[in-house]
Amino acid sequence: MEETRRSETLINAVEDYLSGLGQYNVGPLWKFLRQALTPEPKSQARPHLWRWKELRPQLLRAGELVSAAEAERRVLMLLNPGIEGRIATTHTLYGGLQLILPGEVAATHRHTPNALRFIMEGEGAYTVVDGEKMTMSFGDFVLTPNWTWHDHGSESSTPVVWLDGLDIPLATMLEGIFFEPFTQEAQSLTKPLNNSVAEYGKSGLLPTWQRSTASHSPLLKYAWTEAREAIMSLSLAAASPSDGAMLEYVNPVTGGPSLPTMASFLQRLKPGQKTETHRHSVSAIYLAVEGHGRTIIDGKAYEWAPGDVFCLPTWQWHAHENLSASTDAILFSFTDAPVMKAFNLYREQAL
Ligand code: 1HN
Repeated sequence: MEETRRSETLINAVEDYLSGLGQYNVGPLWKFLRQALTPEPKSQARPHLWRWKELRPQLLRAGELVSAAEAERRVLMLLNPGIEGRIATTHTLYGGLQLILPGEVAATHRHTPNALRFIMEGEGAYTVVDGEKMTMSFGDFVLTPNWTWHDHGSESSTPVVWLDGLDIPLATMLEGIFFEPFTQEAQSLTKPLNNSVAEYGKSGLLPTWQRSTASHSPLLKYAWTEAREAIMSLSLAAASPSDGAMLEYVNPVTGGPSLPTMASFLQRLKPGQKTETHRHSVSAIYLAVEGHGRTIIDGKAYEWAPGDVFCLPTWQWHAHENLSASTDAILFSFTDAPVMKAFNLYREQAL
């Protein structure tokens, strides 16, 4: 009797103590240790697939309703259904579909988040990065590194659409966002057209009088004609069991990722190929470029066709499958791998 009374008194004392702690802005770690230190990453993000067939008409409708000048960037953001109140496609990465119509200009600005583009439709658009104009056609992969001035325009007679990839959720979480508009709509061109391709775009051949030491690739555009030829000429015999034949868009000077925070890839699955299930502590955004297949993420199938975009939250089991018996499938993707590797947070596991 005496014993129970004493323990009840203690329980009440502990409760009073805990409920009074808030006023000092402290909390008892012993109540939160297991919640803070999960055995493995648990992503708030959910896998999701955005269909080109559904989004293209929505994007063209935006083109009728809002001008690029008004919008500054006419983009439909790909918002993760598991993440509320934040601009995020995975917890670190952002993807969006951008439309530019004939004759339009998207004004010059710069910001600390890094950006990449993969052209999904059209040709005859361009991006200017720090005075260098780059033409953009289907399949081209273009970089807009951290704090570079950039504007877009279109000299095409048809709509041009691309996938934007940015590290905005990461930069926001790190409270490292800076932004500045340029004084004029367009910046002046100070370099030859596609200059970085001329200087750094020939595999294995680098200029002797300069060797960029920036944290991003000095090559700002990777042309589709060359990337496709490279992925198609690979022998699939020795390709990775979990990724198929996969190429990274690297910084030609260092061999490292093209941007300090994001790594980008092209991968090819042969007809009928099914990759082995694996998971890694990186999140990714994928774009189906060619072919028809599906990706199983945590047991659920996401079937894709060209133009579809899907996201893979971190540490979720996944495998890709080419559903065609006669044609190859090609996926473009970008991930936060450089960040995870830099801080020793990268792990990979086969099922
Ligand atoms: C941005 O600057 C672009 O330059 C695209 O095309 C998408 C999303 C959020 C913030 C800035 C662009 C963006 C963005």
